[in-house]
This record gives sequence, structure tokens and C-alpha cells, in this order.
Amino acid sequence: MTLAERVFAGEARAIARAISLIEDESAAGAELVRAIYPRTGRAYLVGVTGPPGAGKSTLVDRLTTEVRKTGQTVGIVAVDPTSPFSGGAILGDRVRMGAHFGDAGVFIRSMATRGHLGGLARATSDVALVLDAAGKDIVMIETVGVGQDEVDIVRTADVSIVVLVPGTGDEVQALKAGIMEIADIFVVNKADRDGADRLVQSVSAMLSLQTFQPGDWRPPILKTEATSGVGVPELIDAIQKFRAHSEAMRGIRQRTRQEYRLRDLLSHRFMQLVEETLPAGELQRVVDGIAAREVDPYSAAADIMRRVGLSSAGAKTRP
Ligand SMILES: Nc1nc2c(ncn2[C@@H]2O[C@H](COP(=O)(O)OP(=O)(O)OP(=O)(O)O)[C@@H](O)[C@H]2O)c(=O)[nH]1
Ligand SMILES: [Mg+2]
Repeated sequence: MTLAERVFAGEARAIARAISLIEDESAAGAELVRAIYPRTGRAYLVGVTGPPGAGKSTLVDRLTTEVRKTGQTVGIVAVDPTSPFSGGAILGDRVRMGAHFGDAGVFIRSMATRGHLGGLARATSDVALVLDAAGKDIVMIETVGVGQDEVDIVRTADVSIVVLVPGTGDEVQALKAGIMEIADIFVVNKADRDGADRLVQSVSAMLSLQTFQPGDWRPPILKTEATSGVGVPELIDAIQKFRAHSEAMRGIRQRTRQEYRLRDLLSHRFMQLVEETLPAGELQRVVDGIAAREVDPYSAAADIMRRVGLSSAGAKTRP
């Protein structure tokens, strides 16, 4: 059997191998994507984001247990902040997700936030693509909502869940990071703590500033205790309601996701081309020149475009 066929069969080792091949940007990886791509687009992508330590992994773990009860299979991509405090949450995730260890219907991939050849967003969507091809019904993507990259990953999921915790000033942080706007569902986790209702109220107050047309989805605000599972069935319910509500819109989200991916890939390839074309250290010298005000950034960009064989005629040179 070819690697693609083994991925289609949902073989865990083949999935892991496929992910590595694509991550390495090898020719075999590109070949594999070509082979599996026609068989993707089936999985429902659930994005879960929120501040560090909000209980996202615990919640994803609970959701997975619930989904598995229905017989559906699950793929999980957990983007771990390589926190100096925990020494990276990878081990922690393994421990917490241990409940699903040995369950062939669950595949978990932890990824570090740093060290991806082509950037975090691409690495994450590649993993999601493989899991989709492997027939996972639900693919959950957990990211810490702190950087634009992380926010973008979740924004283009089929449903975006924003997890907040009471008593940490997260509301303000989340607003700053722009993650409030991307929520289809708000979850106030650690509802066993003081201040959960207050947080629900402030999110609700924030939502009431927006105008919703009849028929628009108004993001619900749910309280959960991920550690005990309280509120998780209601969250599953909300996801299903959103899914039914947005079925007609799903194509648009998928398209947005694909456009984002294509643009991202093109920028990446272009920079690769630049780095291959210019002599070693040249890009840094150009930067030095800009810093020293010897050349302006627009002229420098136009010059580089010309050197990689792209006339800047088609590009906007106007600031
Ligand atoms: N009291 C309480 N603690 C919780 C709850 N949910 C999670 N926790 C605890 O909060 C801590 C962080 O949980 P995680 O699930 O690792 O949180 P996370 O958002 O995935 O963390 P990072 O991925 O590191 O950002 C753990 O010690 C959990 O046991 C909850 O509902 N109530
Ligand atoms: Mg986590």
C-alpha cells in the first residue's frame, strides 16, 4: 500500500509519517498532499483558543470523550506554548489526553509554537489536512490566543470556540488580541471559581454592543468546568446548533481557509525564492542600507523583485 492509502485507512503510523514529510517540505511531502487532497474537506474543524492555562486541553479532552460516545473519530492538533514554566505542555497534554491513549479513533499531535519551517499556521493546517484525509470526523485545533498566527488558525475553523477564565483579566487581554471577534461560541471555563457570572455578564455586555440581524448567529456564552465535565454536554449542543445554523455558510469558511492557505504558501515560496536568489547575507545588507537611510524600503523591494526575475510592473509601487 502507498503511504496515501495507509493514511486513508487511518493508520496512526502512516499519519505521523505523512505529517513529518509535509513538515519537512520534502518533494515526497508535496507528492503526498497531491495524493490526499481530493479526499479532504469532510472533517469538521473545531478551533479552540484562549489564554494560556484556560483549560483548553482539558476541554478538548472532554469534548473528545463526548464525541467518541457517538462513534465519530477525532483528530487533535494542540499547539503548545513552549512555556518556560511548564517546560512545554507537550508532556502535560500527553498525560491529560492519556484517557484516549490506545483508542484508534483518536489521533493527537502536539506541536511547538516555534521551529516550523514554514510557519505555525501552515504546519497546523497541514496536520489538519492529513487528519481529514485519514477520515477523522472531527478535527480539533487548540491554540493559545496570543498571537496573530494562532488567532488566524482558529478564525478559519468551521466553528471557533473562545475559552475565557474568570478573575484573570482575560477579557481585556482577549480583546487586545482580537480573539473576541472570532468567537462563534464563548466558553467561560473554571466556572467553579468566583467571578464566572461576572465574566459572563461582561462578555454579554460586549456582545450587546453589536447589532445582530434576524437570522444572524448570536454567539452563546456557556459556563463549563472542564475538570469535572460540567457544562460540556451543553457545549456539544451549542456546537451542533452552530453547525446546523452555519451549514450553508460552511463553503464560505472553507474558501476563506483555502485562500488564506494559498496566500500564505505563496508568500512563503516567494521568500524562499528571494533567499535562494540573493547571495548569502545580501538580504541583511539591504536591511542595513534601509536602516542607514541609503535606500528606501520601496525601492529595495522593487530591486529585489527585479533580481528574482519578477518585474515590479504588476506590483503596486505606490506606498
Ligand atoms: N478549577 C478548575 N481548574 C481547571 C478547569 N479546567 C481546567 N482546569 C485546570 O487548569 C489547568 C490548565 O488546564 P489546561 O487544560 O492545561 O489549560 P490549557 O488552556 O490547555 O493550557 P495551555 O495549553 O498551557 O495554554 C490544569 O491544571 C487544569 O486541571 C476548571 O474547570 N476548573
Ligand atoms: Mg493546552
